[in-house]
Amino acid sequence: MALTSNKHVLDWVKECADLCRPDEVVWLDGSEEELAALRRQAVEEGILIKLNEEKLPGCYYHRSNPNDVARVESRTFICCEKQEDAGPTNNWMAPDEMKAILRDIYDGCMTGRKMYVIPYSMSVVGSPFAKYGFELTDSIYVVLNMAIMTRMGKDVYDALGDSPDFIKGLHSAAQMDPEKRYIVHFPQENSIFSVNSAYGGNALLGKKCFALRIASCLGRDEGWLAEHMLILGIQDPQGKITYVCAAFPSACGKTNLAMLIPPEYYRKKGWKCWTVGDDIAWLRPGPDGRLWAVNPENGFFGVAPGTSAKSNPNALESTRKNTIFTNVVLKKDGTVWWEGMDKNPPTDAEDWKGNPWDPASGVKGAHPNSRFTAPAKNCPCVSPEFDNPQGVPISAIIFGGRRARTVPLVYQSKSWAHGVFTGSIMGSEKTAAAEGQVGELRRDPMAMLPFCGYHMADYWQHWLDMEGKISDPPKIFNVNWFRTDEKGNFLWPGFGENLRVLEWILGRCKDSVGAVETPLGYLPRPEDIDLTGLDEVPADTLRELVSVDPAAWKGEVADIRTHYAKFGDKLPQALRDCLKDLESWVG
Ligand code: OXD
Ligand code: MN
Repeated sequence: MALTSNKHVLDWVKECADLCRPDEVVWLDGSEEELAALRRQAVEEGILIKLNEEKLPGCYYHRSNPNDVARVESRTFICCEKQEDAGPTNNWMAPDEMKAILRDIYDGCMTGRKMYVIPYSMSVVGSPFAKYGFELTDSIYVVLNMAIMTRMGKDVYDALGDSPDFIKGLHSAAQMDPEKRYIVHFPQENSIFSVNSAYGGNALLGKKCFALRIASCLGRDEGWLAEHMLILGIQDPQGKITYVCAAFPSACGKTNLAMLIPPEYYRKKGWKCWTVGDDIAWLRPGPDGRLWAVNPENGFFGVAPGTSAKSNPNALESTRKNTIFTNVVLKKDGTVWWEGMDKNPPTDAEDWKGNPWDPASGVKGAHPNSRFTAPAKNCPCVSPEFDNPQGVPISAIIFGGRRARTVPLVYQSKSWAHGVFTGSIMGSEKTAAAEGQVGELRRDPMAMLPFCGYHMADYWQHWLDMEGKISDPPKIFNVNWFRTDEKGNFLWPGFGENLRVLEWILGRCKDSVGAVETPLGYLPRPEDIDLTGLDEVPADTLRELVSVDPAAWKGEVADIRTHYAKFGDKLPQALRDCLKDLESWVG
């Protein structure tokens, strides 16, 4: 029975049901009884395996179709009316043309299955940030993941009332046919269509599809920002908590920074870090002229490999109960393992494909993109402000990438516009885990390349325009934890030690620490970074880490020019001006 009398919702669900022809439409209320019944059913149907209740209470295991283990950028579309509004970084197709393709694929795709109606909210229901969505899906796995990743439940029907203001999402695992896999956004209709995939980033529509691609368009129209950023609270020895947001491309340690553990010397002095978000931030100007942020999600969809008691104990601890593991190694005792968890791979386990696995074979047991879906509340350092409907005030925005050379450990932008420039030229070098040549530089502006729902240059203009809405804007920084020496050894240890850099950033935010002005921005003097207890970084190394070399930046500037050329006339003048300044510096 429908759990709402909202005509817009009822009409749309009927339209989708008429197209997909499920045997039954199930309106979910998000109750624990309902979810428990779905978990039982998923186990009966072999979709989930119940894990060891003593060691991993409330946890389940899932295997994907091996052809469906990652986001598919090549099959992800932004279908606005005009191609120029989608821009050069998105796939585009005319809405009517795409709708005809989708109609054929969805036609009768749920016959013999149920269609679940998931009511969900991105951010706290009823908060000034909240946006509501409905995802219709034939996948119980998707329902159970959405129940962790979003605020799902019947209070969404109540909060929405009769309003048409909700995001429509239609998902079907269909036949899992990769040739007919589509992840499509119609920003002008606030709708998302995802078919033939059940992988998280493609199928949990609240996350990348809604909270980034559609929300970036809503933010443009309504005067706020939807960003691919973590949110971290840093508590100093006086007890003051300062909040920062940070955007990094993948494989740059974003989750580790979001759950940072201070090094011993800092812990003893009383420093502490609090996680508000690990992936997405929605930022709005507050009445006090500052920028305020919430994490619109309710859980972590984290990469499992590499997560260990050493690299990120908080993330590991987050997965110890009520978590769904996807494509990791399944151990005989009903627990899980993945590469990088520890140095003791199990010898009697099954790999992510369900085959007996021999760790000595050289084949990885967990898929490199295997995941855990864990409630944020499980995290030992989850911020007490996690559910604050007003969000947290942001003092600094940090951009970063993986760069072996050229880019210093940290610098501060000279102004808001210069900070937007810094974000627009962000890039990262490929690791062995990514497609393409190792070391090849991929520009990923604001880490939003696959997630911006409109023309990237219009998005930069929107960022520039935001300055007029915030009288007390965050300061903008760029960091690079990945500088190496000639032999490829990292010059900076990273992980918890990054707090030393964050301390300088916090000092800059309250004007209590020095810097040198360079054409790139403000750089710390070596003495501005506290190295106490960090013998592995000699003073000379730090000096190198915080220096800039115009000769090295010459090639960089040429590359930025090529990057910018893609955006044509839409490139904002303020960014052209910043590039010109750099050009005159490098000569
Ligand atoms: C993610 C991503 O999964 O950015 O968070 O790809
Ligand atoms: Mn992400």
